[in-house]
Amino acid sequence: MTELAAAKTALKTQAVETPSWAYGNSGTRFKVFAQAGVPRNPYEKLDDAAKVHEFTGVAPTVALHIPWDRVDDYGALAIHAEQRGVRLGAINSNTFQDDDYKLGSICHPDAAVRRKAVDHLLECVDIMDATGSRDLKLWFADGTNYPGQDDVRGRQDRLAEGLAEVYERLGDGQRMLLEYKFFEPAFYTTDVPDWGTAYAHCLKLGPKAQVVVDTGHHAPGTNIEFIVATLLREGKLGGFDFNSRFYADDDLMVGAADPFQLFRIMYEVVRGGGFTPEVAFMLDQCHNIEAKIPAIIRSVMNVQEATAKALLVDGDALGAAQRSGDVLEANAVLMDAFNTDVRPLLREVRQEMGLDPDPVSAYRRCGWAEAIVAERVGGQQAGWGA
Ligand code: PSV
Ligand code: MN
Repeated sequence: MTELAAAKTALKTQAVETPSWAYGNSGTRFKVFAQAGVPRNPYEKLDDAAKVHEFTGVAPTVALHIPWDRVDDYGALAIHAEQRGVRLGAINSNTFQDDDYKLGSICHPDAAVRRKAVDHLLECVDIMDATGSRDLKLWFADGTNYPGQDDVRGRQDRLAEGLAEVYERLGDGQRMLLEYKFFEPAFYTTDVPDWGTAYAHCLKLGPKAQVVVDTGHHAPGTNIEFIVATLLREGKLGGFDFNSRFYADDDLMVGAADPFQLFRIMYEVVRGGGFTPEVAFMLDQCHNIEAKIPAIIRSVMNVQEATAKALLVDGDALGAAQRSGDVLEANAVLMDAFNTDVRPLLREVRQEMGLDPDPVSAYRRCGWAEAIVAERVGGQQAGWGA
């Protein structure tokens, strides 16, 4: 198979998971601008997600967030998804929105609050059993604001204890993905601030515990692709939460702020053998001012473009240049791939998959946007509380 044919095959098997919450209303702490036609419940979120998959062909699963996506019957929700050609993906826990969690959740100084948090995580595993989801995604807002506020080391012990209980509950084929974030909402210490802390806990827990890299959760200037290379080398990269940032945790469309960084990340994924179903490629974004469904389609396409460029890196030429110490040539080989316009290739890939080559225009023409505005009248639009 030629390199181009291999790249096309890989692009056709790509899977990007979209987040249920990206279909709902979101905003900043200043204002949430509601959009007409936004889903009122998890079923309608799945209907929208199915459109993203219909037009991209590579977004077959949808991540849920509990309690935002709480329903009475998760089996019925899974069937609803399947009927629309998608499946339920990672279950995201939420231990950051209850008043009890002011001083933390799983790391809280009070054992009763820790119990409540761990029980929520165990409930999330019950939901995974019902939905058939493989991954439990854990992000903790835990931390402190002031030096001396709590025992930093003791909080790590509590974290380890809580995680171990949840780890034991995981069934065969289930995993926990531990996400890190360097600050916010805590401003002095965060209990899982970086990949090293997440890695240390996952290593101790065992093979079902893996680190998830949210691309927006690093300090400016952090070399994320190095983290990706290292985690893959250690067999501990469980997945990504893709989004992009200019300043902090901006949750903008992946590839919008820095497509070169996304390419460098995807190159390390490909180089490290991470382009497999073992690594979950998820979006974690908020579309505050732009139309949500086309923004998610655009995000999926941005991931595809970075992946295509990464797949086109001439590995032989790069290796030869690296071995001979030809710094300029090695850099040129990588930049050649990055500077390739892969849009014609992706249009071909889509046509070969029986799709419209231009997913955003196809979506705009299909009438779904107008239909949901007309039909979804009344009720409570979904947001970060519903
Ligand atoms: C936290 O900022 C985070 O990245 C976690 O993944 C949460 O589950 C998600 O955002 C909620 O939007
Ligand atoms: Mn995230």
